[in-house]
Amino acid sequence: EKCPTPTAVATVSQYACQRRTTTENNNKIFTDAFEVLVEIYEFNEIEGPCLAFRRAASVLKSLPWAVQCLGDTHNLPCLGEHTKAIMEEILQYGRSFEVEKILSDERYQTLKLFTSVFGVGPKTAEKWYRRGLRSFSEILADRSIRLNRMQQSGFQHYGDISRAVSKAEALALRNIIDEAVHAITPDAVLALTGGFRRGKEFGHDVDFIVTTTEMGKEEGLLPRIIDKLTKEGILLYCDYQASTFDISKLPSRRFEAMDHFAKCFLILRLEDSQVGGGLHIAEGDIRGWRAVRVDLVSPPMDRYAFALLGWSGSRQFERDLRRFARMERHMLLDNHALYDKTKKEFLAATTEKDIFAHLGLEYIEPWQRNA
Ligand code: TTP
Ligand code: MN
Ligand code: MN
Ligand code: MN
Repeated sequence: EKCPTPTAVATVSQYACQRRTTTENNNKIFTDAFEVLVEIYEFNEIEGPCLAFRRAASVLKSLPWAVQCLGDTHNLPCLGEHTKAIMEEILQYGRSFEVEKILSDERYQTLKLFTSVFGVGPKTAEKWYRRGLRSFSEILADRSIRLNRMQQSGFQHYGDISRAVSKAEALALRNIIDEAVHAITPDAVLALTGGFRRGKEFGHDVDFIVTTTEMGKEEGLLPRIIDKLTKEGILLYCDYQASTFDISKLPSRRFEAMDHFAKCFLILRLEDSQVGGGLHIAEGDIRGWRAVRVDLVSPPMDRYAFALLGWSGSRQFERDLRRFARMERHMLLDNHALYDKTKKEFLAATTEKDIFAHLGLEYIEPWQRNA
């Protein structure tokens, strides 16, 4: 059967940072399947195929058209034999049997369930699975299991935290944080980052950068915010990590995924009455509030652009920015800095645009970074 290839198809880069990816995904049937494969390879700690399916999903997400036949993909990067075999199954039968087998597998289902708890990673999930545990009630009834504070909160607020956060809820939280930081210091800077900055309608948490225009004054800012939220009675959980950032130690040997800025991983209590839009209250929540996961990161102002770029995601976009910098520019990029290995110097930036320019990349808007 003939399948017309879309005409005038521009070359698609192998790097997500050279593609524009909105939240509109025209190839969800394929990318959903790939994401299951990413998960199982992650659970099995098999890095190569995991990365391959991540890249393949990301390429398909960037397309302004839906793949209709395998011929459509022949100019696309990052699609290997295995990837194409899965796509062929889906094109032919509407589903992938390989993916369906994984989805119906007990170990996959159990690890997926366990890792859906805040504070439970693949290692812990695997350990519990190997002990024969299959459900939350079995975990909670097992006297030999010591849950850490994060996991206790994870189970306590499971229903709320596993429910998506809406944009209206994210904006309500911004108001709460904004009020708190400005009560502490008038020169506070607050930015909504993460998925909501990329224009997503829903997220698993809400991410903010908080700092002060005056350098050094951001020190102690997070503890003061935490103190304020505690007094307001809305802090349900807090994991605060003090800054380990040392500018004199840049560039760090491995430009890292995790940064050294002060940060906190929170669970906050959000009242229905604080959420605009009316829609939420119409749901008729009996309690009148919900728990929400919130991340705050607090870089010094001269690191702001790097932190903003790093925390805006998507994770795949970030991975490819770093890979592009390293492979194509001989530069090192992380959440703190950009280092030119040829010139042996740091490249300064006050905006994200400065960083893209240093990298010789066209500027990609946040809502085009949903790679
Ligand atoms: P997430 O909040 O995990 O993801 P997200 O906001 O893109 O999607 P979701 O709607 O599901 O919440 O992370 C946001 C970005 O922050 C991501 O690009 C990775 C980055 N990040 C760091 O750079 N350092 C960190 O320590 C953490 C926790 C995240
Ligand atoms: Mn997020
Ligand atoms: Mn987050
Ligand atoms: Mn509610």
